[in-house]
Amino acid sequence: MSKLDVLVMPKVHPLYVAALKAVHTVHEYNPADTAALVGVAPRIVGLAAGGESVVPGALISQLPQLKVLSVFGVGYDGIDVPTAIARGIPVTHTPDVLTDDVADLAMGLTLSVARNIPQADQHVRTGQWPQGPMRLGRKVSGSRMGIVGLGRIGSAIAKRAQAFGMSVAYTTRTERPGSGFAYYPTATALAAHVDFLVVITPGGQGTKHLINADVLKALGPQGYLINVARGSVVDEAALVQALSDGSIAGAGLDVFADEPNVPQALWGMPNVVLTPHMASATHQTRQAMADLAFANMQAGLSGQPLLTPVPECKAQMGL
Ligand code: NAP
Ligand code: 8YV
Repeated sequence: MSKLDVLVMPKVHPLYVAALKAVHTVHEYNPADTAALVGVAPRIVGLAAGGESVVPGALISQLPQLKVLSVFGVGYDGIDVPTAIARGIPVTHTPDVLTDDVADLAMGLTLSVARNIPQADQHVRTGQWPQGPMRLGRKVSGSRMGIVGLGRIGSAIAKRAQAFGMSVAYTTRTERPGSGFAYYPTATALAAHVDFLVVITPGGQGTKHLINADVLKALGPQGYLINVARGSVVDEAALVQALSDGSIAGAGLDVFADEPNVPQALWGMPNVVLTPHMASATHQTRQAMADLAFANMQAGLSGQPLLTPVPECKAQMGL
């Protein structure tokens, strides 16, 4: 394939960008300087984005020769997929290759917040151990886990929870009778029956504030919220309130409403564990994601079958 012009959204992972730069002419999109795009826009055939990227329809419309939009990430809630489909442009993502890592971090956050692991580390490092013991934690093994979204990652979390002797229940829009887990039709009903509520749905309008004050109230003062999905799925103001007034016991959060800005109210809370959207951030998985995103880009540019188009493109474009 000859060298082609590819546009890369801000903050796309360097491994993916490096692969693109090795074979194509890469242009970095700067939302603050859209005039810079005008000269190159007619030549752009590929668009590279990340799971957190926002790609509005207006940008897609500015690229008359665009052939493929390849996302480094399984989530693509910031991409205007309907506009891409209307133009006949397939959108791809990176499912499966990151499932284990995200499920691992969900369990890591569960253990961290329940057993006070970050606080215990500080207890030792700051010389507090000789002054007395840490406060007691909450037992994880044998407790009840509720999973909001029993897809690829939710199922992997369920498998890990079972290995901890936890009971597993879930909510989704469509019941999965074959899963063998108890189904609740709403997040509120699920929350009322579990100790740990793990959120792992896609983001976007369909799930915006799915976890609201009512769900947190149902989770209750002994319950913990774990969010590894998208910040938009949780009403963050309601969460801060619930954590402050003891309506829930604690939270483990990898994602936030306005990343990388995390509400300062959360910073000092002892019952919260915060990570910077890093659930898939291991060397092994980032490389696998970069390889898959790049392979999708190359397939799209050369007219070959795409490896992992998003479900809407499979359904509506017959991919
Ligand atoms: P998936 O296989 O498509 O699973 C999504 C699940 O969510 C499905 O079970 C789906 O079931 C359920 N769901 C969708 N809308 C729902 C709603 N309104 N109420 C309840 N359940 C709903 O996706 P995946 O591969 O597991 O990934 C899930 C998401 O994780 C991604 O989209 C991304 O946002 C997030 N993620 C985050 C990180 C991170 O770094 N923190 C990394 C990777 C992924 P129904 O369709 O039956 O409702
Ligand atoms: C990545 C993610 O951190 O896959 C997703 O949806 O949120 C994460 O794996 C992200 O895509 C990197 O841009």
